[in-house]
Amino acid sequence: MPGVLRIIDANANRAREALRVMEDAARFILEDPSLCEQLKLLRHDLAQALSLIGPLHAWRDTPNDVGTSITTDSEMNRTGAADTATAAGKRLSEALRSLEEYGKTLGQTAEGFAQTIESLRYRGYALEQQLNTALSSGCAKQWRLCVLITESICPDGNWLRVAEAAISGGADCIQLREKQLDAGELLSRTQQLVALCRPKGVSVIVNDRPDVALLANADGVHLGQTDLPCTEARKLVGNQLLIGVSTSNLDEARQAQRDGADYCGVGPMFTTTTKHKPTIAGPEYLKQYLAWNQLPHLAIGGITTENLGGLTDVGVQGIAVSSAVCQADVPHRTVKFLIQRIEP
Ligand code: TZP
Ligand code: MG
Repeated sequence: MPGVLRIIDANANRAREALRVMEDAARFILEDPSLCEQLKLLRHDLAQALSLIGPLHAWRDTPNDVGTSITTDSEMNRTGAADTATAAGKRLSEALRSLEEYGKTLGQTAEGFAQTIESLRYRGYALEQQLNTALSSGCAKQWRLCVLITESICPDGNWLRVAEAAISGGADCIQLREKQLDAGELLSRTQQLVALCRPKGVSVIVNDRPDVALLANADGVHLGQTDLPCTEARKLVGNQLLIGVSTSNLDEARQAQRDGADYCGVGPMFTTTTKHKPTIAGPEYLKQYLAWNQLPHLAIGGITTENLGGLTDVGVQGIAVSSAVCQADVPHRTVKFLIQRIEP
């Protein structure tokens, strides 16, 4: 019996410590009040469950614990905060599993303990997944210039020529934004773009459609506030695709990060004719975003060679443009001009 109680004591500590590590990430990195609250509640419910067994520290015998001096290299090497929180999530589920299994041997002395721990273990899994999703975001690179291509605004509808010009001018990302196309045609165009862009290291993003982006082996999908929610799209695409989310204020940007977005569209910066946008977020929002700066950004909306200065003044690192390039007399020159004015 003392051996089992030492196991319970050790795993209670492991679980509590793991929860603290997870809570710190939710609180200080993600600033996610709901995730924080749920982790805290789990810690309290764990303490409640452990009270069924009574005081455990009497069984603690650290000096004679043969396991304290055994460490592995991976315990000492963490590649970042996400890695630390992921390891804590794993430790939590292992500790809860051990509590549950050895709890079963306690019989009448701890009625209901193992079942309660089992339910805490399931809650722990869900929270671990939520935390990992939010922390594993931000894998996108900070592009300089993304050109949004829509056939209907390209001269003679020649969208491929505009894409080629954008690439030759130095664009490092192309987003295919077609609202009216049949899915088969959209897939085939995305495949053409991927074939054109991949060898040159230019990213391809598909607007709205994670399914098409996946099938065409594109780099990512871009979602607006009323499109598929980022968390749902992530279930489809896993880590295979980047997910971008359009945001008009910092609350939306923070939510996008919690939902596991890899980058944010930040806008609209100026009045745009490409999309109906009654409210302009303006360079002031970009300024706030850059002070927060937790995910790569693409400032968007009505950006031209004339007004770009309003964004470089606040330190823009990446922009997304549609009409200014698709309808330019010489698209590659416009792209080159825009890129040269964005600070490296
Ligand atoms: N999202 C916010 S503004 C915008 C989108 C898709 C339109 C961007 O196009 P343009 O022509 O560069 O204003
Ligand atoms: Mg959309």
